[in-house]
Amino acid sequence: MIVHSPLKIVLASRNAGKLREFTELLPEVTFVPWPADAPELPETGAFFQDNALQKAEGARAWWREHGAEPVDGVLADDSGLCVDALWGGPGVLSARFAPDLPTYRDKNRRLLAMVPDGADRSARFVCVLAYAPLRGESLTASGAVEGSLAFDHRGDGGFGYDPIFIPDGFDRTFGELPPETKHTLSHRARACVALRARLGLD
Ligand code: ITT
Repeated sequence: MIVHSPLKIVLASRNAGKLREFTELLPEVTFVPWPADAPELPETGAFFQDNALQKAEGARAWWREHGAEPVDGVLADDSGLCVDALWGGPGVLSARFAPDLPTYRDKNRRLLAMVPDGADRSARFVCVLAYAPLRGESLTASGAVEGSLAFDHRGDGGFGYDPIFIPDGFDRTFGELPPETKHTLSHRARACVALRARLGLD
């Protein structure tokens, strides 16, 4: 698909961390945040790809009826942390893990406590992007980064599970590493590289 810059894209997400990262990862795109009065976007699929498409296409349908300004399309991101010792969990349920705990500092502590002593601490972040042009067929792009779980919540950078994830080749968590480093190797950065190629932006 060939598209022309500058692109104006609605980001179908209520996650402020994702919006910040996309703005940095795709500087040639103008992102329109998902409006506060717009509906919640269901994500009922079993796989990241299903949820990314569901969010992007649901948001596109709403935008066609109610959107406040013309845009080229809608982008959605479904992502999560997959921990081998937890059989890939929380994975696609990452945003819904430990709903009784209000902060990620607490959620991260609970997740770490679920990993048995001596267990394999391998984990990966996965990101699937779905782009739904206002007119035309949706496409998807994905990325992943391998790493391992820290033993404690370390660093306050990033968002979500960043303070407990150490990417392979580093000894600091994504919460400790500067965003510029996260952007060279993260699941979302790699998915953006693939998306850029699929959109013909390179
Ligand atoms: P939207 O659906 O509105 O985009 P969400 O936070 O619910 O926001 P997901 O369903 O894709 O998004 O859940 C992804 C969760 O995985 C997210 O809430 C974080 O907890 C975690 N996550 C994803 N990418 C991450 C990253 O780069 N760093 C840390 N945690 C991440």
